[in-house]
Amino acid sequence: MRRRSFPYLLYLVLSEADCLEKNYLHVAEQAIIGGVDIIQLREKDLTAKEYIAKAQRLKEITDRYAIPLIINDNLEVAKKIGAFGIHVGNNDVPPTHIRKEWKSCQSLGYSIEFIEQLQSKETEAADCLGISPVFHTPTKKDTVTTWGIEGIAALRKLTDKPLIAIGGMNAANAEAALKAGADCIAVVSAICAAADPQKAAYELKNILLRNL
Ligand code: TZP
Ligand code: MG
Repeated sequence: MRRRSFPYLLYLVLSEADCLEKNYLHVAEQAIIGGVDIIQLREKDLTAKEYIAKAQRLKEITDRYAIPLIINDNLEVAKKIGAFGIHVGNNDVPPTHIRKEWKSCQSLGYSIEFIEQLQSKETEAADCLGISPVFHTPTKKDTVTTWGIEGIAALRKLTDKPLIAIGGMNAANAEAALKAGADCIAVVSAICAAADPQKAAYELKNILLRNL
């Protein structure tokens, strides 16, 4: 059996807007208590200064619980706050560039939207790959195609890099994603928009743990 090379099962991708009327720091803490293993802050419309301030507040919480904090798509912010790592998409700063500019980066994630990306030096430079998106999701509207569960299985055959399933993931499909070969499930709305983020994280984590 393939050895698991990724120590995280449940990945929370957090943005303030997706937390609806709840405070994003409160959601993060509740999600950690519920069982989230790693958190990514994903903000799109902030200045670097605002992004840094928001990330620093979140890092106080993630540090308290020894949870790694990943910054989406902003190398300056990630370095400035001493994040654990960064996650970028196909149209962001290339992973090869990040490797050169941030030697102490401990986790470099790269989203795979097209199969053609897989055999590239950018994928080679990444530590882990986002399978993006597995399903259509109102949370991210600019995606073109979806991988589906069969896409996870197909990618699993082509790479040994840790695979993070993202996009429409929830308690109903997490088991199938893991069985198809995903190492980790990443969610926004299944936790951020839940009435009780702690309970939502706890339930998801238990499904994942039962299917290891
Ligand atoms: N990347 C691919 S899909 C997605 C991101 C950030 C959004 C996932 O949101 P949700 O609410 O978990 O479907
Ligand atoms: Mg991006």
